Amino acid sequence: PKTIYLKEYEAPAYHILSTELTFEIFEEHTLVINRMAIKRRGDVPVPLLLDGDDLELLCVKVDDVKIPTDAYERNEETLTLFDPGAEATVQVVTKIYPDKNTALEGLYRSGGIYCTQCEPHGFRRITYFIDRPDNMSVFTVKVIAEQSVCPVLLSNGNLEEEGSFPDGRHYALWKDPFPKPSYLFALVAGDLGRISDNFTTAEGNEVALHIYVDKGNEPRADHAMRSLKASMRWDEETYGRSYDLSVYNIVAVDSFNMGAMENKGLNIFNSHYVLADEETATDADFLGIESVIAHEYFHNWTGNRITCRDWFQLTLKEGLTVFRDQSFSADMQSEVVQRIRDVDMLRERQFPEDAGPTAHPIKPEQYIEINNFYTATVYEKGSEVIRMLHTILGEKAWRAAMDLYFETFDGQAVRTEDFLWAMQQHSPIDLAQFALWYSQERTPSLCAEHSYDPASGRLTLKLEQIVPDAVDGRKQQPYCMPLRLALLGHAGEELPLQLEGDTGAQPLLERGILLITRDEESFTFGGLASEPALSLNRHFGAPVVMEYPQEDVMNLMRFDSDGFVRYEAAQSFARSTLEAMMRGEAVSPQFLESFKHILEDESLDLQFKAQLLSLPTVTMLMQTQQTVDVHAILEASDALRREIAVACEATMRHLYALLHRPAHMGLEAESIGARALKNRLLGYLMAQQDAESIDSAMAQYEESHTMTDRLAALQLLHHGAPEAAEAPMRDFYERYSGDMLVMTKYFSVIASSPQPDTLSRVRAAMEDEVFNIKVPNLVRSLIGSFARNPYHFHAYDGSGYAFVAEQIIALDAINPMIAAGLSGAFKTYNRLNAHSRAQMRDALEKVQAHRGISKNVYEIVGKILA
Ligand code: BAL
Ligand code: ZN
Repeated sequence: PKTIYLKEYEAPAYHILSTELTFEIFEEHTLVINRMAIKRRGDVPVPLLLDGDDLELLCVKVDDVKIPTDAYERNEETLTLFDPGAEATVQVVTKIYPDKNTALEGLYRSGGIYCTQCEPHGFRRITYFIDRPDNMSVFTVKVIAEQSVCPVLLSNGNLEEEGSFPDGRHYALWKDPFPKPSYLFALVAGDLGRISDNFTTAEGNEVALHIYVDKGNEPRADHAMRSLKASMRWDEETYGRSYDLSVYNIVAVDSFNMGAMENKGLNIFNSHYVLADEETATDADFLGIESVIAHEYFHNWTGNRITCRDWFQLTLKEGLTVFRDQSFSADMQSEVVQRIRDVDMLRERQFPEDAGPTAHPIKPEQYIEINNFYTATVYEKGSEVIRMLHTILGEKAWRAAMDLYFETFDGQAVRTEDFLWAMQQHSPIDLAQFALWYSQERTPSLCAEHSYDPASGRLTLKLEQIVPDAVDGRKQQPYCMPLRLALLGHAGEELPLQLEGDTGAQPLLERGILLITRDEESFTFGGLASEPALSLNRHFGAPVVMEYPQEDVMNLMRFDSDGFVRYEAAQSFARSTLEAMMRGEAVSPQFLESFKHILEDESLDLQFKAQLLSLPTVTMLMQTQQTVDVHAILEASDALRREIAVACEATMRHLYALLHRPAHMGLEAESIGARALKNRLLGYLMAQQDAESIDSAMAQYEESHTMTDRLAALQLLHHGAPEAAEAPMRDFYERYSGDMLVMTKYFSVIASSPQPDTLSRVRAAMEDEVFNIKVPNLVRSLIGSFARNPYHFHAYDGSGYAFVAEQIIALDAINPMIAAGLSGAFKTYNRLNAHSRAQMRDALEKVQAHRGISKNVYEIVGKILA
């Protein structure tokens, strides 16, 4: 397969000014008539190259005249018209088969619903086109279908006209006045129910809001609608950005490769991110809906109005939009709880990616398959880079820079450099060095050491920035980053930062921020009557691995005014405790003491308390090991959980009983917090596997009014007391087997279990009539969860690796994107011990050797084995 390089970018030779599409949808196939008004950029005749993938071509016309077959040429990827002229109307007619489209890119059928996914390269599976984001065109779309099969016909923009034909077919004509790249095109046709509402913009424009779902599911879309309206208001209040069409449509479908897609005026969503009620969705599901609805809505300005020049710029829209959705969720919920969630996700998914063989900068310079770059790096690390800019500029200058960005580039397809240009105009510092965050890969570490001199009342802080080499061995440069810090007195009060000596310009110190630019820095703070505690990288303002002395962790855990640092200190203490246990040491009494202190602290917000009482995950612990020993981590984690349960049992049972009350219903922060904490406590108690805890879990399963509680109890029972779990597992299946979304939870419970028969249960579940390998949500919940199950994926006999490899091969023939996603499970390859590596290599070589493997999987597996 061919590698595409950023440095080889060239603007297309033609531009498609306007595009008129007619879709004739029939049961077996769809005809696509595509009329494009093209304009050549230069004076010299050049061929017109149109992208196409898996298309049946029926006809090509230029200015309404069929052209001879020697006037064009076709290969697997392109239709080339040798000389269509400086300006012309080019018409191509293609025939496509949505029912056979299992890759879920282009036009496909999910359930009975026709829908599209065009980002990044799906549009070329519908018709021939200049299918790249720098070709922005005005689209008019006519959709024609059988009225009884597809009463609903949708596309982007505003509805211009609709009508019916005597033969039972009908049509809708949609026009989107905003020029857009083809990746934002969308079409939906089918028999759907909907809920509707409306929104009046700050300018007084009325917008009709519709959410389309499978009939019968309408009541489950209310939370999505509330989230949409909240997002629309938030973007007006926070960024002064209003919606720009008279209708906003969202459609939920069951088969979708991603979470959702921001097509202009017609978002298409994975139903997981639309449908929710307390009976079927967990608190995490509700929060996920709020954030994804917001994310797609915010793309209207950061992505659609201003889009990417090419796919190397993906973080321009994704990093920025993730930052915006995270800020929105923080405003809707609790800032610190949200920050901890976002950082957890970064460190759980992006840090391992950045440490592994597929590491890449947030702005990659090359790819074989762009679908492989919709990564945690481009999205989540991209958002952290934007967050640092926000920190450097400060709220007011940030808003001014964003206004400038919108004013300058509205309606254009631009680069990350253009974004940084707007930031620079309002930045207190030169951003040239900062730009390295866009071009370098791997996570830097920041090692902090400090010394206090009581005689002079001075504290010296030394920071060493360690920047790892790139994947290919290239040396990388130190970053410029904002480090938020505080010096805390005995009661946790923040002391004034009196910086002494020559430590370079520190323009952000007033805001409690040091600007780090070199690999070694030293700062001296004076005027300190006694030794302060150091609170570093507050809010996790810089996306680094922070290594700092352990002596302050107990104090920071107890009283740091920055909630994130409290959490970080608790995690760090738990990690060092676990590491000591892996070396054969006993659990430190101080750790248990600190844990109890948090447990008994009645002043804490309940969600935050649940976070403070969590232990580092296996993935987090793997990151600090030179050679990964998964089984040692699992053993230590299980043992620590039991020791905590024994040490805190009485308090935990008491608190659990207090929190396990029907009063804790609904989605307010307090109820969500009560459930989070209650289930955290039950998790510890169940580590003892004693009759009393099992009874509590059984009672919770039976009495629960929410899916959050029901699922938590089911999972703890199935994972910890499988015999007791048999009845609830049967009950759950019987209750929900008709509901595909809930069944994904059931499959995850099975696949993430530590119990010895897990692999055979997963294989059996694949044979269940509810399971369908063509539906990505089901694959992710069963096979994906298994691939993330450290007990069984890393099974000593290699059976876990072999099973996942076998599934990758099977899936690749159906849906290469999903197969490539699953291949990512093997990214730890280089860090495993010799025994596991040999087994993983065997499995991966089988995938690599499989005939006809997609370029998606080829690229990922090739990098792992390189
Ligand atoms: N643009 C792909 C889906 C998303 O990031 O919103
Ligand atoms: Zn996005």
